[in-house]
Amino acid sequence: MSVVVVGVGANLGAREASIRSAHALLSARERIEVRKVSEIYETEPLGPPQPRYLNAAFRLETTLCPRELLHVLLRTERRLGRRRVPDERWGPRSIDLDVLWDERGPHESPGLRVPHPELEKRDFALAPLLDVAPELRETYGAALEQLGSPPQAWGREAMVRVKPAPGGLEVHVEADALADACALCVGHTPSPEHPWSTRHVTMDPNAEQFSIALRDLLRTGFSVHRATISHCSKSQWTAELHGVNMGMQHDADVRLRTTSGSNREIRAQFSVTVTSA
Ligand code: A4P
Ligand code: MG
Repeated sequence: MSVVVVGVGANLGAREASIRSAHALLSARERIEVRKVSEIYETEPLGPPQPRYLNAAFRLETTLCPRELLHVLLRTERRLGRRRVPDERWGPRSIDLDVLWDERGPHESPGLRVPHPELEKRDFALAPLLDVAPELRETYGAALEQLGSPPQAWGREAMVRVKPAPGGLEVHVEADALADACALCVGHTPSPEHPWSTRHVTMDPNAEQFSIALRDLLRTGFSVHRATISHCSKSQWTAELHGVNMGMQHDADVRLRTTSGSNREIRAQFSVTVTSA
């Protein structure tokens, strides 16, 4: 088994879902084990004007030779809907899988160069590479530093709308992934006497875990207004919940229902019934 790092980038469609699907498809292949996934970074596009990218890297162990692996990567891109535009360089793409580095050393053959020839010029490739292969810091750490401030791990806010409803509140969340949809808040208007504060919670990326975390916050009198999600490796995510401590403890019955949206977003509805504890 040889260690290979594959870089992944997406700037069209449901970007995070494409990265997760590439992970799933590669994991399902024989002769490939995906051992680590980097943080996901949101990065400025290099090349002509186009949407921002999400970039990440996978650390694989494989018995495939570099050419066989490239073949698998190109097939995986096609399965995920990548359509190459002839003669277009650095254009927008639903998914791009590149071989960044291979422990077997440099490789050069028609249509393939490893390490990736642009690696040292690209912070969006170096930062995730070093997440999954920290042993390469001596080789590439200085190149990343020279490129200036490193890319930021991805975090976004979900759109939240709160409506009073009989017996409680109705909370609507719109986001382009279920994990984002789980970022939600129970709305009360903030009052000037109560300072804003921030709580961090880390949980498994599912609705039940989110409901438990939210219920715990309400029990301490904290009411949430806004949530920022950052995705983490190890199949967990961290949410930064902004709100105020209203001093009023609530017992909330939190339920999540998702409704299908377009292919770019999932609508979620939290039904929250709040009663004073
Ligand atoms: N190829 C050669 N070496 C490799 C390698 N190490 N890994 C060949 C993978 N492929 C390699 O690829 C064209 C051909 O490169 C492949 O068929 C393979 O035979 P492509 O994905 O169509 O790339 P391209 O757009 O034509 O040009 P290039 O220079 O390969 O683009 P890149 O390097 O893929 O960059 N900005 C941000 N922020 N984040 C990004 O991820 N990506 C690109 C595309 C542009 N701007 C970006 C990002
Ligand atoms: Mg490529």
